[in-house]
Amino acid sequence: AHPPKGFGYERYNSLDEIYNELKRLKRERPSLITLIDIGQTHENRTMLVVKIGGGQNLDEDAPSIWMDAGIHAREWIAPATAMFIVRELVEGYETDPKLQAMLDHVPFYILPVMNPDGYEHSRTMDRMWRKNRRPAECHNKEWHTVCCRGVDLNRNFDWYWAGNDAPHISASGSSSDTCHDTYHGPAAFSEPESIAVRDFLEAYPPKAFISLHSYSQMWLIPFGHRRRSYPPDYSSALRPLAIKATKALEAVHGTKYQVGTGADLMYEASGGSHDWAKGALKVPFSYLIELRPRNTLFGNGFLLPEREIIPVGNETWAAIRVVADEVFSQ
Ligand code: ING
Ligand code: ZN
Repeated sequence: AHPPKGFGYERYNSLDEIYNELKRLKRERPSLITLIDIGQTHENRTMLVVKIGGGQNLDEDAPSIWMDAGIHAREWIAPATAMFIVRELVEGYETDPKLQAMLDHVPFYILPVMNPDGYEHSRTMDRMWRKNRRPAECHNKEWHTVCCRGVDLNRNFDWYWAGNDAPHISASGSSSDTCHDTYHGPAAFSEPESIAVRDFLEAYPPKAFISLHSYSQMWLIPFGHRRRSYPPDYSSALRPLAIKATKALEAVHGTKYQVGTGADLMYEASGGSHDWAKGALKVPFSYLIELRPRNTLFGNGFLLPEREIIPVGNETWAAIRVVADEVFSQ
């Protein structure tokens, strides 16, 4: 048997390891870091947000940047990248005066694992699990009853919720079939995980909302629910900043990203959190980032080797810093 290794920035860690690392960072820099319990999952796991910068009081009116990762259980590179950026912010605060000035005025709120139940299920039971772990619901299907667990949290937000039911199309759209990977849930915001994120964001609306996913190397802009559907400032603000950010990303290791809406570049899917953040909450800059790899030529794209965690972290941080600088300069 292998001894427990503890948290490592170059590894895919368990939820406990991630939370222990956040608590360790908090013990080391109590004035820079605040840990906020924003809710509990179906299986009673805590949803932990780490606030970096901005002082220890939560201020509803202060500008801030939100980032979440791991809304989809199997996309392990997303929580790993969120943790890389946590470390980058914490260490950069002491060594980089520009970053310090930014964090003093514009804190980051980072939720490294938005779907803790699904993440642990993917780690221990079913590597390709995507949804949360909502208890099974049963429905009649032809001559038998089927019962399935889990809601796709990125179909559960109230932006054209269930607006494009596609029960028979795989890995896309938004499905009313409880057994489907993109099951949107019985109602908008039916899930404790999406409720917790909504309530927090409504209390502390950020200037930028960033949701980390994998994979495809795409920087997605709202709206994803319909092809050729864009917010009014798509061409004047959202897309130019996305292009600037992905150029900074490419400059690090040469990794190329596509920029556009999920609906235009892939498929239409309603109820996504980045669409809700822009459309309903009116967050100025809202993005969904599909991290490495680009395609599946070398196997299953969700199984990104651990040796890519640090390079992905470095290039993604370069891009997110462009967004942060833009928020800070406004
Ligand atoms: N991709 C996103 C998804 O939730 C997306 C991308 C969102 C595409 C909205 C189109 C519209 O399906 C991942 N990684 O799940
Ligand atoms: Zn995803």
